[in-house]
Amino acid sequence: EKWPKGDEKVWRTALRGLDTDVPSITKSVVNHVQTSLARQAYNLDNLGAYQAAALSVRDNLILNWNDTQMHYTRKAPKRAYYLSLEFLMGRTLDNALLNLGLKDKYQEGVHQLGFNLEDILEQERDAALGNGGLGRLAACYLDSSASQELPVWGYGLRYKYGIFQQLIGPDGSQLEAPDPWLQQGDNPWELPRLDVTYEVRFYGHAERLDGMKAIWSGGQEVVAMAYDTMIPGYDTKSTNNLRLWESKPKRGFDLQSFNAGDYERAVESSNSAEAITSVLYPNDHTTFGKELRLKQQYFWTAASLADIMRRFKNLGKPITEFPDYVAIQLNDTHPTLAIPELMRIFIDEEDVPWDAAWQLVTNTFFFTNHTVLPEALEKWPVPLMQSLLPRHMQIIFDIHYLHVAVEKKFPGDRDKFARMSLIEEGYPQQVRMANLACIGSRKVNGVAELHSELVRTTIMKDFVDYYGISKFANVTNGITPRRWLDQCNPGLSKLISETLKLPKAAFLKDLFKLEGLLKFVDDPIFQKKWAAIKQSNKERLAHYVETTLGLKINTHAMFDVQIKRLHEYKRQTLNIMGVIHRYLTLKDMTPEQRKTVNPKVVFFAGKAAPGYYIAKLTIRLIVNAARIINSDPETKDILQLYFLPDYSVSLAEVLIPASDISQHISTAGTEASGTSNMKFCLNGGLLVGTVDGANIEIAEEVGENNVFFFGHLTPAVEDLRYQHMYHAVPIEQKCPPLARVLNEVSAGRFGDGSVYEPLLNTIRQHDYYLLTEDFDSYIQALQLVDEAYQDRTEWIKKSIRTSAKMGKFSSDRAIQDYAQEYWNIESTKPE
Ligand code: 6GP
Repeated sequence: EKWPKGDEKVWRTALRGLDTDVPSITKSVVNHVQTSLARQAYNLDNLGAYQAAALSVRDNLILNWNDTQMHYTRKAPKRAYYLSLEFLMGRTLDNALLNLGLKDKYQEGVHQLGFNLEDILEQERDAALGNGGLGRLAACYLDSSASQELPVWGYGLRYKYGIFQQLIGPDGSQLEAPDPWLQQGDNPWELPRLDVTYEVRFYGHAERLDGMKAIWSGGQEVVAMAYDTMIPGYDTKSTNNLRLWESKPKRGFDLQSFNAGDYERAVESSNSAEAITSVLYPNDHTTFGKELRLKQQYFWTAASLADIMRRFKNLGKPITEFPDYVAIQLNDTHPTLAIPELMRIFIDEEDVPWDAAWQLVTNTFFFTNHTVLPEALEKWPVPLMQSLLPRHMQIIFDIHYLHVAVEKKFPGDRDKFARMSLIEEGYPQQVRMANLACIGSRKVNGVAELHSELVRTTIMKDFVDYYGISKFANVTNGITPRRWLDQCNPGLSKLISETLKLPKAAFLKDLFKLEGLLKFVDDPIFQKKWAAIKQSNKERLAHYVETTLGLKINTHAMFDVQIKRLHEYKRQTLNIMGVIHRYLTLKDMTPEQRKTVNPKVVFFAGKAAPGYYIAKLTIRLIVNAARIINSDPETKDILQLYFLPDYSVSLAEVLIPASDISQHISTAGTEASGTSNMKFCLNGGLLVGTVDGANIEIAEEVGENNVFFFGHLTPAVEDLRYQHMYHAVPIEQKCPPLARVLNEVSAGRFGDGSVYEPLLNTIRQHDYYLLTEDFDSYIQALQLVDEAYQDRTEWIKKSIRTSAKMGKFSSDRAIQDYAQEYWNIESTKPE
């Protein structure tokens, strides 16, 4: 290649890249302190050291990112795009150091500069642009795509405010505060792309031309500007991109109004444009039909598709080859507008005839469903869609009429047709996004075997009849072993490496290698080391709780953890009722009897959607029960209860490695998969759970004798609910122990009982999530947990066996499934 100008030798030397020996690292860090931060080395604090170290690491990422992107452009492989409204990334520095293989050297380097790497890492604020499972899954998938050198980009929104910060008020209630995560100074992990911008239109009118074409004009235009986040692969140069869009006004402010003295008016349009990407909606599993949310969805899909289309056009290929170069994964229904948007581009801008366009579209998209809960199925009022996106509403109606062919296949079955319709009749009519996503995609998948089966037999049943079963598949979720083993549990990772006599990279890239641990299950020395790591992780957690909350934890107790979003279907309520039941049982005992009881510490953490009243009451009950239980001199040494505020990815990284047992206790058939269940098991924690989601596949791997299952099975749930509705039995008869617990709460044992009545009534009345049905077997399962824990050696063996069998749950496996069975893309890496 020829150099554009100047002396080739000078260029070549300058382009040699970065040296990564320790002296070069310290030099680079200090350089950033002095130049990028304009600070003095003699008064540097941990935050400054974090910023400088991050900038220095970033330099490495940028070079790899450049090479990778250049390679993709030259080689032009088929690419996949993961469209997700949520990416719950957590912290980046530690992960970047691990993936680049530079952790030891930076540790040494910052040490020489008088800092401790652990303290520096703690300075970083989580990037929390997601609610829970769906968003964290997206983050694990990016890590696995880059690590396997797959050409995959993520597309999302750059929210100015992430998921709210959770505080606990004096009465024990959740309080919300904003999360201005970008206010720490510049975010070193993103690159603003002032040159990558697209205009996005809202409102206006759509005028039909000949045939199926139309012109959409007028309305409001806003600008989408790209911010790129580098996603380093582990043990490879491959560094992918997460492109997040920020909304900006097309014109900064209106000079005319300004000159006329109307200053508010002058910035009005700018404010309304910026509002689009200002905040992440904090609801999971519920939709509210808010216009701003629909704006977010369109803004993001339109900008992403424009970007994808521009990249495709640069290849100079005929438009008919679009699906040979582009695969788009829809992370739940949030990006479904991409389907009519791509139709609009093909038809109105590229002159592709309707049928051909539909063919291309349905070969491009793939749709993942993440829940069968009815309240999560997105629907948008037709009048709202018509006003905000008039052209898309036309296209959706056109697809709808095309879809009328369904009637021919099932003549006379009007109910079926009504269920499959894109439009739900009512006042107003609504657009059903799941139906649109299904018919516009090549494949539809659920996220664990049971869930995918429920998708096939419930929400998508009619579509299975129509399209045949092969369109409906399963990809069981996975987790990245880089973050969820090596980063969060370095001690365990080291022990595994020493025991298997393998470099860490061997099992971090092929998690099935952990099976090698099975040979050591009976080795007492290995068992001891295994147990010692769990113990030190408990102490690390206890230290965290002591420094943040000022509470002292008994680290010789069994640690029992439930951490996830607060939701009735996840049944934190069952857990807290179980804890209270345990407390009452302990109080019934004599002091002598109590001495024989194994101590237990129960941890909860998780956020409730700000408008979810019952979920917030559950938090309040947990917090107030904790106050009573932890201060009761008769029991406080054998039972402690904590609600850790402000759950986050970083907090999970401390909690998960410390757990002996964790709870995944959703009503059967309601938790699509769960992913923290996999994280706990990988770190040697055991599960108590229902026969639901990925719990089932975990038990298949580790053996049912290593999982504590309880509760009714999915097929029974519907009948039980029906009975509750029409043949209700009072709780005193149905489940006396639970009735006693409710009565104690009601009677004010944990503070004013009347506060909790609405929560208690959800159980006493219809009990939709079947606590009264599962309580007895739940308590039995916990009893079995206690008994098993008495035999510590047996417990450690279970723990080793569980961790050893987690190979299937690496997100590397999940991403390979998507790459091969759906996207049809291949690994390719820069030289
Ligand atoms: C979640 C599911 O509830 C959880 O079971 C699953 O593990 C996770 O997705 C990843 O697949 N669903 C959501 O978070 C959600 O908002 C619309 O679904």
